[in-house]
Amino acid sequence: MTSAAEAKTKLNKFEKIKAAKDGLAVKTEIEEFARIGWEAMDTDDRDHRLKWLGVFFRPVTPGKFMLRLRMPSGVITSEQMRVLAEIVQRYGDDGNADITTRQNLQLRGIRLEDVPDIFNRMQQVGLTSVQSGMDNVRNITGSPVAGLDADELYDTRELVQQVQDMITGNGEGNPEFTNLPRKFNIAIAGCRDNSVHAEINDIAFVPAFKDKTKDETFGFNVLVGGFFSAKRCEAAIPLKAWVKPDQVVSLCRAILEVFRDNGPRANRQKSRLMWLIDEWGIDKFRQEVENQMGETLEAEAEKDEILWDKRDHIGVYTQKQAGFNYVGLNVPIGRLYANDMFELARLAEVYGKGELRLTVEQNLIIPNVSDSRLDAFLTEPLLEKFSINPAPLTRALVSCTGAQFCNFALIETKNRALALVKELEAELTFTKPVRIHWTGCPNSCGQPQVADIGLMGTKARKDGKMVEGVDLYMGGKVGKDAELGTRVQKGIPCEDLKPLLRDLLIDKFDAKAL
Ligand code: SRM
Ligand code: SF4
Repeated sequence: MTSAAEAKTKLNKFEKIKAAKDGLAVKTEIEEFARIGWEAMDTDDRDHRLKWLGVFFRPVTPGKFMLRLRMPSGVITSEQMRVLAEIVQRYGDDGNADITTRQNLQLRGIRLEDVPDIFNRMQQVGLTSVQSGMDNVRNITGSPVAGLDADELYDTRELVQQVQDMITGNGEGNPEFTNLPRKFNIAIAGCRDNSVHAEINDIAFVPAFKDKTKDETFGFNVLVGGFFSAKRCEAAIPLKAWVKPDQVVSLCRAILEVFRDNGPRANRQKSRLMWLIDEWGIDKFRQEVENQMGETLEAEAEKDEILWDKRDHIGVYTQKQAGFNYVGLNVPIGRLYANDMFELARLAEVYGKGELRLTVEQNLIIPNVSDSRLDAFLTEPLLEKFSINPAPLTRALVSCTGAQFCNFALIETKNRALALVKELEAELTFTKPVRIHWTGCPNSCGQPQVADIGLMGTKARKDGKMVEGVDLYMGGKVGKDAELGTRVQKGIPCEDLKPLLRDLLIDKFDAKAL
């Protein structure tokens, strides 16, 4: 074998771990792990395979695990929220929950000995965390106001659920899709404002009509290959295909099978779907997907229906159901504590219909608040903490986990991000929100490339010393004509960031000094 061919077929560390034992195999061993404790576990099981169950060992807080759920379309019931609140409550100061950039929740402080009981309790209320980490399909995103928005083109909730059920075997785990070459993201949008960031997903479905002049058949144009990684970031490209809603599940299945069976596995930095598309070209990729599906896909519709700027859903909005409103609450940096979660569950029951929604901006929506209950709802004390009318920088602030819990982090993010916007808000006035996204390392979980101002953790040099710093990204556009922002400045020490942001906000975003 030539050295080039060898390099292509050589398995990387994670492929070897998966080849030795499938990640999902730990499902049957969880009781035993709980019994022997995390210190006694095989380290490959503990550090890697447990992620197939959504259980993440945190080297920063050994013994206190993170539990990443699955929350299709970001929908959660008050009953589910209460169960999750009870789970984190028992961990006192260690327990909390973060709303993630994929419309999902991650719980903190989890002890391994409790996991079997936690899984039982989750199952009783229809929650699963299966296949939410490592080389699996992550939480599937959809419009957070699906089924509520008077202007939506299609209520995608059922489709998102069906795709999740197909991939996860109805939440029980599905070995067909537990050994992909790499992580995988899917988004399905039925709204007009691209509230899912379609362009940064491995597969995205965006609404588009066919034969508009005749019978306005609704369907989706399909984008593929979008991703962020430390080495490369790409916006998704057209598959040059249009599908009807009832083809969405089978197309996802076919793409995943083609990726699973043909995707590159040698170099982990080059294993996302786009690398396979690069190797084959989009036409061959599409052909292989059609072969797998056993049908020919229709050509893409001429234009899609993403015609609006992206909404943040914060505030009070009337629903398509007459007499009802959805109320978007700003959850600063997405962090919730047990008491907040209990209270949110109560509010959703007392004023709504027992449902809540999460957004990719790490915020929360309570739907179905009747006109007659709205005023009373708006006087609830929790809305002082989670405002419906937050200050313009806090409103649009997004941050990844950062050094508090993530061992990849080069800097602390969430608390720093919040403190800095508070200081800037005290000194400036704004005419509009400015979307600032923080991410603790080049993995880009906080999506700095979609922000007006993106800040990516790095190490910087100041007075001859290494200090926490950021690279500055600008130009991210969301909604219609979405575009990825790019790095415009490197290595800014965090301690020098405030004056730089202040000037930037004044020069480029119409902020004025108070
Ligand atoms: Fe991420 C790995 C957190 C969204 C790109 N991400 C990680 C890990 C699991 C690393 C680890 O094991 O410590 C982080 C867990 C830290 C912790 O304790 O919370 C982590 N990612 C997150 C979350 C929680 C950030 C947040 O605060 O919201 C998001 C969870 C979403 C979810 O509910 O599933 C999260 N991660 C993203 C996104 C954004 C998105 O999906 O829209 C991206 C960029 C988009 C993409 O994937 O194409 C992202 N995460 C990564 C990468 C780089 C992937 C790559 O191809 O190289 C890694 C590292 C890896 O996979 O090797 C990573
Ligand atoms: Fe951790 Fe880096 Fe992702 Fe932030 S961007 S959560 S620091 S892996």
